[in-house]
Amino acid sequence: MTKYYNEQVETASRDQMFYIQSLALTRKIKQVYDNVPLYRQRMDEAGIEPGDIRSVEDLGKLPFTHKQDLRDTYPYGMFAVPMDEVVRIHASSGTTGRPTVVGYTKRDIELWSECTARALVAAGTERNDYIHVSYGYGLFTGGLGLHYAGELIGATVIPASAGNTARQIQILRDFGSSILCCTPSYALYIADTLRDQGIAPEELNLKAGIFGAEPWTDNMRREIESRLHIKAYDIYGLSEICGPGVSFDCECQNGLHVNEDHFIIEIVDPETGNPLSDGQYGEVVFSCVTKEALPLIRYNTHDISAITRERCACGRTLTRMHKIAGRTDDMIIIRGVNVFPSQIESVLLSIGEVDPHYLIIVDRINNRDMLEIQVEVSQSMFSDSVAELERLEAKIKAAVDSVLGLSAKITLVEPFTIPRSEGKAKRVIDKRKDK
Ligand code: DLL
Repeated sequence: MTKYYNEQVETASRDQMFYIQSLALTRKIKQVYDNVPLYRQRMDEAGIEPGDIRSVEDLGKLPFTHKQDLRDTYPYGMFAVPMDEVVRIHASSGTTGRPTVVGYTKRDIELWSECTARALVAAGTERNDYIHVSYGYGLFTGGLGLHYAGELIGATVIPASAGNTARQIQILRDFGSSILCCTPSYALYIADTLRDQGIAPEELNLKAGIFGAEPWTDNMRREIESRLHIKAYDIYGLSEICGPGVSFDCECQNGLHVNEDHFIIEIVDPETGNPLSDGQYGEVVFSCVTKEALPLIRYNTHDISAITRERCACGRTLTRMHKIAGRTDDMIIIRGVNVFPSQIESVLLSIGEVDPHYLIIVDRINNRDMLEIQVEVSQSMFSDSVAELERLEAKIKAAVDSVLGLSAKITLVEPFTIPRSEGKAKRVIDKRKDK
């Protein structure tokens, strides 16, 4: 197999890419203007007609879109095709209880699979590989995203899904998994469990890992590589754009190549929204120029990165993103699951027995993300029996776990122990940043 999945596109000249993107963009703008009321309204308000967008250079004339727009039009209001053309739905957390719902036509699934297949091939995957997918299967895009890509290149896919580490290790060992796909923190957790079980990395057949869905550093990359004896590749994406496969590492591990024939990337100043030059860090914005069901235009991801358009030593000419440096909103990612403090707050308020004074503490213990929520109880509640407090703790835990889809530790604390703030409340202490 070649080192590219689609050599023509992945090594196109910058001029060719500009032409491919501009052609697709002008068509897409017409489609969204005709089919999505929100775009028509925004463009009308800005005094822009589809004909005003003639090339990528005109992109800046268009308004941005945000997660809030998906929330306001929940669940299907931004879809650009009739529902009978939609063959798949995925979803991720929104800023409130409502998830962000995304849809795909048959063609969208094919395009997405190709994008992710490019990532697999760039990581050296071949037809005779065993792709062990430990991203969650379900509404999360990780599991099925990697799964379809693996099948597309003709490799053998093992849909292990997330959780049950002992079983994962048995499968890794017995089935001969050669490519591991999961979050980087889970890869380290697997490494710890292998060590605890006295299994040496050489006893496995692993050669590479494709890790994403949460931020990770180059130090963590080196740690995973040395502990599992594999090469660790980054993969980036978000459900709103398609899922995993928006951009990907190649063997040079020197920036993530954006699948630019499908997603046009811009970096903008978080304050002004003005485009920034190559090399400058800002918010990552994508425009989907080929997607049919949900072609988001100028979607602000709130992820922070910078880009370079220089040809990579691997031969690819696709624009590269630096590793994600953080986010400009308050979303936190715990074991690959997106969590907003506002979700936790609304659960606490819905319970009614506690005051909305809480602190979210995220830590990484033994390479496993841990979520603790400290909740203040009122004076009268605090003088109740231990059994009563335990009942309340269990009730909060059940509600939080079911809304977030994650297990959280709930700690009830005495009245007035959570610091009050005079400005913006500091709700989150993320201890992972110092590790
Ligand atoms: O996390 C899609 C995905 C699945 C990507 C599997 C890679 C592998 P969402 O749940 O919608 O989609 O979360 C998207 O996760 O805006 C980033 O903040 C973060 N994120 C995803 N990949 C990376 C990465 C999936 N490689 C949000 N590095 C994005 C840093 C990442 N952050």
